Amino acid sequence: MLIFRQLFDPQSSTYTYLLGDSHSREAVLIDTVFEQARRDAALVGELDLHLVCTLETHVHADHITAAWMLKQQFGSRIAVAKSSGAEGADRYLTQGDKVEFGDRHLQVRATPGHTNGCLTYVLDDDSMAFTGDCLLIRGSGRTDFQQGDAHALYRSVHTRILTLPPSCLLYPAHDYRGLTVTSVEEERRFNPRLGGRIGEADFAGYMENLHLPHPKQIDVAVPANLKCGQRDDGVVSLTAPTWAALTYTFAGIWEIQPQALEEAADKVQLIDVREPAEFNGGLGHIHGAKLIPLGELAGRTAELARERPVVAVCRSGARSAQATVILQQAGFKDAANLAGGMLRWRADGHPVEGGIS
Ligand SMILES: N[C@@H](CCC(=O)N[C@@H](CS)C(=O)NCC(=O)O)C(=O)O
Ligand SMILES: [Fe+2]
Repeated sequence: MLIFRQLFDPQSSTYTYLLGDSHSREAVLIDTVFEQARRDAALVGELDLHLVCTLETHVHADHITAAWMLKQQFGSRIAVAKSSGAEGADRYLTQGDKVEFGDRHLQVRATPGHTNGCLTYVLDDDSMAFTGDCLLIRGSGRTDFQQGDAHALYRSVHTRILTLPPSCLLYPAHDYRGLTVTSVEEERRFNPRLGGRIGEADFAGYMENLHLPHPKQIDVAVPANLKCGQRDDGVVSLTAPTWAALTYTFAGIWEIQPQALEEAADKVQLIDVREPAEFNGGLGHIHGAKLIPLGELAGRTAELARERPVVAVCRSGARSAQATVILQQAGFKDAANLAGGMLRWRADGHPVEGGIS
């Protein structure tokens, strides 16, 4: 079975796609965003996938790819178009190549026009295609920089995308209105720049008159992406907490495992956000935990030292996850959730005060 997720970066309106093979657990990511690497890594980990490759549809002008950073973390190979001019990739793709992940694969189609190194990736059964900035939903990529060429883009769309089966779903690299997916049939009929009986010259005339401002990040994004996301400013990773070994979840929560909490116990303020009856009840509580029921937390943050990390605990880890959100909103930089709460803490054999053993 195919595992498929569409992810969004609100800053650049970029879609990142995760495709995995449920049998082998091998997966690829298409068009990652540097600032979203932690999110993507969390999802890959939670779905128990092995990231074999990151793919680019093109050298992006509006954000830096996370390909290089993810390679450092996962050992994933970096694949880009040969015609992109990018250096430092592990694989240089051309028309007709196959990118395999487990039993599945993507077929590479060269679709130049937005840039001369643009690729479209078509899933093995032609059920979906990832069109980058060549074909957007009811739109197209711009053609006014990075070797853009409206004539080439028109031909790419008509010969290599709209020739796919009508039901083939098309997933673009961006959407600026919140639209998520389209199909070959829809774009053939309704694309206002390229559909119906619109000819190549009509399209070129349309594109000459777009008058869009250049992407804000173009001057930093293009040089970094020409090195597959290795940045000139020396930033090699996203900043992460160092006070304990924490895990970031796809839900957006920093978690600490019971063992790591034991090791960091003298550094942290531990708050138990259950109700008093639970704190003094059968599960007991952790030595040194301060009782602040979740409903009171927002009003009692003055009782906590802002410069010291705070770990929140509850019965199962749900209310304490919300406690970390409340703490962050109150300006606490280092807040983490005890993964699995008192239930996991006890199951893992860590000591409790009170309670029934
Ligand atoms: N405002 C955006 C720029 C968006 C932009 O120019 N996007 C390119 C793709 S890299 C495009 O082709 N846009 C087509 C359109 O907006 O119609 C930014 O500053 O990043
Ligand atoms: Fe682009």
